[in-house]
Amino acid sequence: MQNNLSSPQALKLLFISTPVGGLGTGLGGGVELSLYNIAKEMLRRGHTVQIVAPSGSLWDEFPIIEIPGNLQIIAQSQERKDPISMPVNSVLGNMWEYARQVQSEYDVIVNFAYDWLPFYLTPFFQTAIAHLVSMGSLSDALDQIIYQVSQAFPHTISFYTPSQGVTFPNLVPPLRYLSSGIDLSQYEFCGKPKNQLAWLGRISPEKALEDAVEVAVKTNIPLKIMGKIQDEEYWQQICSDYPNAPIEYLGFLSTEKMQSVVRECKAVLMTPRWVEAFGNVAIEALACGVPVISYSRGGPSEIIQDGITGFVVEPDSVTGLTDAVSKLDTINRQDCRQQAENDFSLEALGLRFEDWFKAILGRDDSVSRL
Ligand code: HBI
Repeated sequence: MQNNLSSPQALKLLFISTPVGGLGTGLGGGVELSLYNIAKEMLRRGHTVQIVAPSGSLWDEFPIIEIPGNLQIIAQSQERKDPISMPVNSVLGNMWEYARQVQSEYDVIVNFAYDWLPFYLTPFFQTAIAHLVSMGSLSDALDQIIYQVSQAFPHTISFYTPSQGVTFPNLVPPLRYLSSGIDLSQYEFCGKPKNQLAWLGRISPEKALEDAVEVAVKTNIPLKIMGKIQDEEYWQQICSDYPNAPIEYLGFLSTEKMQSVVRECKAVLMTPRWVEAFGNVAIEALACGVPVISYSRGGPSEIIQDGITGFVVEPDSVTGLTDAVSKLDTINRQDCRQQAENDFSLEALGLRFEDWFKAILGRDDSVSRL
């Protein structure tokens, strides 16, 4: 089958970040890591990338156009039938006003926000907008506008995983799943872990940290907790509910520091109460050779090779988690690292994004790969 091997000419890409926090604050969760890695890989592949994000972004690896304004409230704190809300002087509105002004300088605008406005604005822009949907279905209003855009602008909607995509009603296949990828050179393999477990992520109710804390209590294995405290009250509740749990909160760490802790753990626990769209935490753990034990919900259940690179357990079952912890010696940690190299390299991610942009721009000249 003849394949078009010529790489696409360099694209001019405008990335519009999530409006829930500045890049580097941790408030943007997995999207921060995704945006960072995709930008780095697109630059490596010869494209140009300009990032637009709320003021207070902390990255210095990329020039970021920082936009002032009030942050958007996080979608997971709202009810499904809530009307769309926008704060006064909305940073979301201000970022997209900036995008409107400069759009003609770019080939594709990539939207990383899980918010109604960018989807609604799609037909008003002359430049193509590519939407990376970062969570499962949470809101009827967002479901509807995503459906409308998917109908009017084929190829412009993408998800991380099938189990995330199926949560959105009425979407017409083929849906595009980009999975994720990380810079594997930033994660160092460790074959001899300490007697400790790790839990990483935004500390927020939908991530159910309390279940991991219960595992630490039941197994008496110390639990290292890393990530941004997004919901202070929720964190304080956990601390008061489990005063003697063998847990240690290490803060929201850089990738380098985070992986230096994770790599020495027997496993990473993932306890999502919701359909986790992907779970970058899972591939970061695998890249360090660390098995992942997760509830069977969303992305992690598609990432983990059950019994080989970790365990997928019954949702909300703390017993299932502790049973899996007792079986960790059956996992070969090299298999975990190998899976990260096989499935989650930045190169593979970059190719999927290039294919996506070519499809949107109608330059899908590469004959369909077998
Ligand atoms: N909520 N309204 C809104 N917009 C976002 O972009 C958003 C969010 N909640 C969480 C979030 N993004 C990120 O943590 C994603 O990584 C999930």
